[in-house]
Amino acid sequence: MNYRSMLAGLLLATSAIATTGIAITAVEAKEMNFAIVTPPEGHYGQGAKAFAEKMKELSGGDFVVNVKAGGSLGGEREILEGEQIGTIELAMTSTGPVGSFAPEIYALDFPFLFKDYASARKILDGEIGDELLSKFEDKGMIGLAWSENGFRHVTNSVHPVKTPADLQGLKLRTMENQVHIDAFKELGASPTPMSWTEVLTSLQQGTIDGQENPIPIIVSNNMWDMQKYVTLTGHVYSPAVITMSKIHWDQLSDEEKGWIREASKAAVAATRKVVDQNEADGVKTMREHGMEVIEDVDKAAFQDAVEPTYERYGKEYGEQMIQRIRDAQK
Ligand code: EAX
Repeated sequence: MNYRSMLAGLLLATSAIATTGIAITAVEAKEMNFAIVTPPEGHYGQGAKAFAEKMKELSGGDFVVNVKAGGSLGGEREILEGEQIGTIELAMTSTGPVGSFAPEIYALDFPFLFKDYASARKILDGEIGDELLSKFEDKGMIGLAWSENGFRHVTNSVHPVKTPADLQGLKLRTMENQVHIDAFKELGASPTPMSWTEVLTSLQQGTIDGQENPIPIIVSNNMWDMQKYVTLTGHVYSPAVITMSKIHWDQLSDEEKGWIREASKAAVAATRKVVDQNEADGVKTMREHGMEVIEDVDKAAFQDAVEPTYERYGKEYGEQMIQRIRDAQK
């Protein structure tokens, strides 16, 4: 700002004080970071953007939400830890690492548990979803809403995977999620758990042969640059969740908390819209970029192969909740 305009501003402020008798101070906007590990234009990024826009609208600009995409504030585990200590205000993450904070959430991560998107959304938007969101609070986070990552599929750079036997020995990255690690051991792969922020480099360097993720992750990360084959196993429905640091939540007024909840709803709608779009045109997009897409998958064979995971972890991670989810889809 140059000297003349500074002087003009000072004169204006002074005259305002003279007439109103009160000092007019600029109201500091409340800034919050919204962390995601995926690209800004992807499904989480569009959800976070919708959240920011809704907060700006509802607060009249008093709240500024900065979307920190691409893992710029760390992997999903670090992001959740950041919320616990208050260095990060908001996030949208998969449930990958969540189970190690709130074990009850592992119930959502079992393979072939949800039969389709409509069922998953209905259950997570209902009482089961609300009950699981309540499990975050005593871990220092507020579970605001269930968003969406999508049905996960297997990609690799070695050979087409058509049956579980084709996974034999493949070094497959999984999320840091005990249920997923176990399921891929049962499938004969060599599961390698790691944070999402290390995956693309590991694929490029060939330290892993493949990974598993929903179509929105595959397309928003141009995974065809490092993976030749994708098999539409749909082996797990991967929820995403919008959370807030309890430290920051507790500082909000009831009205502001209402804004946060409204903004979360807008975020979920925006994310699900991108997932629907990616699901509709993802196969075509992946083929156009040279991926070999295996669609005719013997899902029953994969489902049978991972059944022992339910026996091994169901009791530990909420067999009642798993049964409730199954019953809700009958
Ligand atoms: O949440 O870690 C994963 O594979 C997740 O799907 C990804 O980070 C998006």
